[in-house]
Amino acid sequence: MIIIPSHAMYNFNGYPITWLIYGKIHGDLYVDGGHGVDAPPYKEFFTIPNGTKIVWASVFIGIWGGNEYNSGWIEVFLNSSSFGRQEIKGVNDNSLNIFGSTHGCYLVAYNITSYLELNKTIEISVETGGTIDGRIYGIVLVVVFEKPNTVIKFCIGAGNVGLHYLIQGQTYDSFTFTFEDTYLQSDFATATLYVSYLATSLGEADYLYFNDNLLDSNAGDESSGAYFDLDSYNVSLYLDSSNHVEFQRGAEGYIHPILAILTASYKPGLGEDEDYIHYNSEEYSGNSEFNWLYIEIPAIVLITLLVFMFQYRRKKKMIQERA
Ligand SMILES: [Ca+2]
Ligand SMILES: [Ca+2]
Repeated sequence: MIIIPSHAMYNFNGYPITWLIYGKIHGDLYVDGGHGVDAPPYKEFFTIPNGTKIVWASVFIGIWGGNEYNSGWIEVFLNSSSFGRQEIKGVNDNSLNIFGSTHGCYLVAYNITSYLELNKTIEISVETGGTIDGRIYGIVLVVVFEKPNTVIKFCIGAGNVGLHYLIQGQTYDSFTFTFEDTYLQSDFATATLYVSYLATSLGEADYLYFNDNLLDSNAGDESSGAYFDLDSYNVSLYLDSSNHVEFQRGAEGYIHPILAILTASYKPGLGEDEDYIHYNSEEYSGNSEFNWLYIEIPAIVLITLLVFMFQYRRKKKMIQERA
């Protein structure tokens, strides 16, 4: 059931977007979701297109913890069938499919390939509880499916990148993800980039680049609801042999890119060689970077500052009294 190839541990800077699956298939992608911060039970309806076979499907859920120390649980339902309740443990979280970052911004991912059917409308709903805030940013469903008469090349990347302003003398300003595989621009009729973000702000500019071309100077503009974005861009003209997307924080205090998906449709008659799919099953090495200092030092610094301020005021008062 659990898919993201990672040993997840709470990490202030989050988790780099990494590829989950890429390939070339006679088929298509379905990417949909919504709808901005709201309280549970949080429901989203999805209409899966028609085709011949579901290859891969995952659901991505953004949750607000309130802070990184709160704990609680999440329970996801597909048409009211539960996938089971799962604990969220704040800074102590080590679930493989829970990606906690910054001050309690979580991405939770489930591979639901074997539970979906083509040509059906489904409801995915989420319940949360415990001391976490528990509100949901959004739910995104990504489905790779086979169907005749269309051929695509695609790569799906997911993570929870915690771009942030100056904290402990460090900012985290930009993140670049390079898509797997090579593309010959002249083979493709269209190319689409999907991105999704948590904790976005309409009033704070951020920047999105594809192969160094500026696509948007406020991609995280809450266009899919409060603090949530699921956007698509036509990148046909920018498609190159190697392709990368860059997320720049800009003026956002915090912004969390969670998905980067590239899909390109072959021109009629092209891409008729054998299909292939690669699944990422390797353990994720990015976790060696997790940094407890970020989480623990602010409390120590705050207490020290308060003690100093208290002592300073006492001294000042004593001096004033003497004067
Ligand atoms: Ca947007
Ligand atoms: Ca923004």
